[in-house]
Formats: sequence, C-alpha cells, structure tokens
Amino acid sequence: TQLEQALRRAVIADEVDVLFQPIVDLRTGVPIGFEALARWYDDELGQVSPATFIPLAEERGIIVSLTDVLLKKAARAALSWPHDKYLSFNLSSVQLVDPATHGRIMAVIGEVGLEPARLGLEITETAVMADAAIANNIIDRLHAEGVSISLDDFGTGQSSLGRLREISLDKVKVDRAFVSEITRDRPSEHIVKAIIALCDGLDLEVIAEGIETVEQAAKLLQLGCVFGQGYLYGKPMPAGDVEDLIRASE
Ligand code: G
Ligand code: G
Ligand code: MN
Ligand code: NA
Repeated sequence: TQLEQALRRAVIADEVDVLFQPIVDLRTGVPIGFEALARWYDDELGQVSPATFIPLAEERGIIVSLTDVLLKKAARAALSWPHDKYLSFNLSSVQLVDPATHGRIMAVIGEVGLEPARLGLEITETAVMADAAIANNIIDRLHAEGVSISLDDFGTGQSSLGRLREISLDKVKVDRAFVSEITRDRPSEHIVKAIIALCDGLDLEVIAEGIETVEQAAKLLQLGCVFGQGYLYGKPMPAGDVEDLIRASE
C-alpha cells in the first residue's frame, strides 16, 4: 500500500521523530523521566498517528528497524539529561515474541552509550500473553541487565492479576481511562485505590497516566500515588524543550 511504502521510506530516510512526555513526582512537579512517543509527518499524507503506523509496522515487518531508529534517537536525547532522569520507551508486542529483541536493544543503547539502568521499557499485557514463555524470557534478560519494566495501560484490556507475579516487573502505569474519571466517578476512584494497594504490596511503583487537572492530581496524591504524567505537566515535546523543562525545574 501507499502508506506502507511511505513508512518504509521514512524509516530509511530517518524521518520518524520522537517526542518526550515528562513523568513527574506529583508532590513537586519535578520530572523524574520522559516517555518517548513516536511522531511521523509525511509531506503527502500529513501527520500520521502512531496508533496507525505502529500497527502497520508490526504487520509488515517494519517494526524492528523502526524501533532501532526510534530507540537510537530517544537514547541520544536522554544522554544529555541529568543521570537521575530515565527514558521510558514503548516496546511493541511483536518484539516481545522475538528472541532477537534483547540483543538489539542492548546493541542500540550500547552504541549510543546509555546505561541500561536509565532505560525503562513499557510493555502491555496483551503482548505478554501472545507467548508468555518467550516474553518472560526476554523481559527477564533485559531486567537482569538493569533495564526497568513497566506494565502499560494497566487495568484495561485482558488484565490478569497473575501476570503481575510472573513478569519481572518494576512499575505499573494506571490507564488514563481511570484517571480521567477519578474525581467524577466513584468506581474509578476505587479501582485506582485498589491498584495502588496491590502495587504497594507487590513493591511496584505506580504511575498514573493522562492527568489533566489539578483536582485529579490532588486525588491521586491523596490515594497514595506519587508519580504521574499527563497534559497538566506537559504534552509530548521535542528534545530541546525537554532540556528547557529540566533546567526550569532545577
Ligand atoms: O502518542 P499517542 O497517544 O498518539 O500514541 C498512540 C499509541 O501509540 C500509544 O498506545 C502509544 O503507546 C503508541 N506509541 C507511541 N510511540 C510508540 C513507539 O515508539 N513504539 C511503540 N511500540 N508504540 C508507540
Ligand atoms: O498507550 P500509551 O500509554 O503509551 O499512550 C500514551 C499516549 O497518551 C500518548 O500518545 C500521549 O500523547 C497520550 N497522552 C498523554 N497524556 C495525555 C493526557 O493527559 N490526556 C490525553 N487525552 N492523552 C494523553
Ligand atoms: Mn506508554
Ligand atoms: Na497507557
């Protein structure tokens, strides 16, 4: 298809960009890390959403080379941040069933010079379920290198609490769907409260996604959630703006 050809060209020409969204300490607003989010603008097609081109890349066997390009750019940007700020990178579900993934990720960050401890990978439950044995093996090996692992979009989709026990997990990201309703909807508040209690018991860090209002942030803090991200703290921004934000927060 035309879209596929354009994407292949963009990957080779290094035209797919990365923006960064701050992940902050809700008590202070200070960024502790940044999530890399892919962006692609094509002269003819215009802005194409990652919700469109990531699945396309996965289907057409472009995701491995796309990830190499994106991770390299993101890791290079992270090199200029203070050492205590980490890079959070979304790992495609397809790559969680590919035994070559561990080696490729380590090779990319090794080439750039980013310490594994400064990299976090965001994975989803559906990805792990595709082939739990292979996925857990890849995750275990990355985790052993010092890379931290987050379960993204937690609480939606095919959630299984048993998964929290099987995976070498460090963090859980509470899906935006709960956060956006947390001050209006009692069930959402209770679900978030339960996720926080569960994660406390399992020694997992909780990060709330999609925080847009000060009321939501206050409610999350009251429930014991310390970390979060969302438009209230910053939309996905170019690497130059990240450096300004870090400087302003110091
Ligand atoms: O940034 P935005 O909300 O448009 O992203 C839409 C979806 O695309 C989200 O689910 C996000 O996780 C995913 N996404 C964005 N960037 C990347 C990326 O670099 N790799 C992968 N695998 N998914 C990404
Ligand atoms: O699936 P994942 O959680 O990786 O998706 C992250 C996506 O959520 C990004 O594409 C980002 O643009 C979007 N996002 C981040 N913060 C907010 C927010 O506060 N509100 C809304 N509506 N979307 C957000
Ligand atoms: Mn994510
Ligand atoms: Na999410």
